[in-house]
Amino acid sequence: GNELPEIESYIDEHVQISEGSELEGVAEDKNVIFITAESIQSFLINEEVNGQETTPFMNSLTKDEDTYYFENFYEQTGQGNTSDSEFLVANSLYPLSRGAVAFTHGGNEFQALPEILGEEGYYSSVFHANNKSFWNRDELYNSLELDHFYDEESYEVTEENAEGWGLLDKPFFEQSMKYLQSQEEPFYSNFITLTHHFPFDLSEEESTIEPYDSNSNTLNQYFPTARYTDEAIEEFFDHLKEADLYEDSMIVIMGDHIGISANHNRAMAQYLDKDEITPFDQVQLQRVPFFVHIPGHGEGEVRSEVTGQIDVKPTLLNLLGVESENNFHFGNDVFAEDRKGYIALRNGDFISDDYVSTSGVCYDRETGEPIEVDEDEQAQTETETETENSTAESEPANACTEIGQLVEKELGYSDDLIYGDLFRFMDFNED
Ligand code: GP9
Repeated sequence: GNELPEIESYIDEHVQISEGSELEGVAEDKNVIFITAESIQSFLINEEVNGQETTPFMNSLTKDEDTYYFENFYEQTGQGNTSDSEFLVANSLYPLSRGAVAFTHGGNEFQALPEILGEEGYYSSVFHANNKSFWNRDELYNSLELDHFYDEESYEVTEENAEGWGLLDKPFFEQSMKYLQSQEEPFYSNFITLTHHFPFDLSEEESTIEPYDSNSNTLNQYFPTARYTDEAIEEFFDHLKEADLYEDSMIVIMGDHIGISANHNRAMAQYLDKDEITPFDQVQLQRVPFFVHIPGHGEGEVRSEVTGQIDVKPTLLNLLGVESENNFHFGNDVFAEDRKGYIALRNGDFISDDYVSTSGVCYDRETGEPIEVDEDEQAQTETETETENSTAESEPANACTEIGQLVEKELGYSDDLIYGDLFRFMDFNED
């Protein structure tokens, strides 16, 4: 645990810089219903396919007075896909650069959202109609101190109500209601959808829009399954209203990770009406939707700040008015004015308010144009690097260099916390 003071002072100086937000405590004592929307990417939102909206319900939420929609919210997962997104949300730590942290370090000590909320009297649960050991969830959830996992065995799965990866999202939400209603309030419940998963299989009976037409069957099928999940989420809102759970809940919807990889760039360029998908575009495609819906709030809006999955934990805690003794996290409340101003991707790329850095090239975020190397700044960086370490090779300096160094440090510190299982050495309940 010798690294802890250094990590703590970095976080104090560079991450915990916020004075809080106006929305602090606005959802105090409310239930939290979190929807982890499998493979839903932001390029779907408020767009059409074959002349029809793909996600009409989520589109309507972007205009809803009780909903905040973050249009520049990035997924930050690595090889652990959905499990990495769950890990980011629970801990505001980065996943690892190799493998799924749920497998490699699922047994670590953490101070995760379910545990912190549990201390405030919240009951926590995950609903997901898949095998409980997939992604080593059973072990990870124990470490997160989750109260209950409603896995595949909690659901009635038949030939008629399953497709592709398993139970369809509509019966999934419908069958979950009896469990949700039996939980003590307040609760924090995460629903992980499944139908909109590669290879995006859906019968004609269940499809309500036509596939796209391109050379990629994957992208073509992506739209009808996205529409299906959108309809399932709308139905879920109705179930919550019928069960009298809606008014007392804050409902959060987040895309977990991309569903369309760079292998489908030709088709993606066709859909987006571009000549090609550039490295800059590729980073922009890592945006996933993030909605915060607070019934009766009335002040919702579309927000454009650069945010990401690392921010979810501090955001939820602040909205609920819960103070945590654990400051070892790397995100900011998305509603706070003072934030660190960049989102790091697991491969070291990042998006800041002004720049996008990918594969060593620094782009202007507004224009998407590469930024030339600044000779003066390069000379300055070379001198500084030489002073610090005479043998180190200096990187060319550009507008992204400074943030790039912070990103590297931050990812390294997060790795240290995980590889060293450093939460073992912290006692957050100490007086
Ligand atoms: C598996 C489901 C999908 O249970 O969450 O996982 P993914 O393949 O998207 O990581």
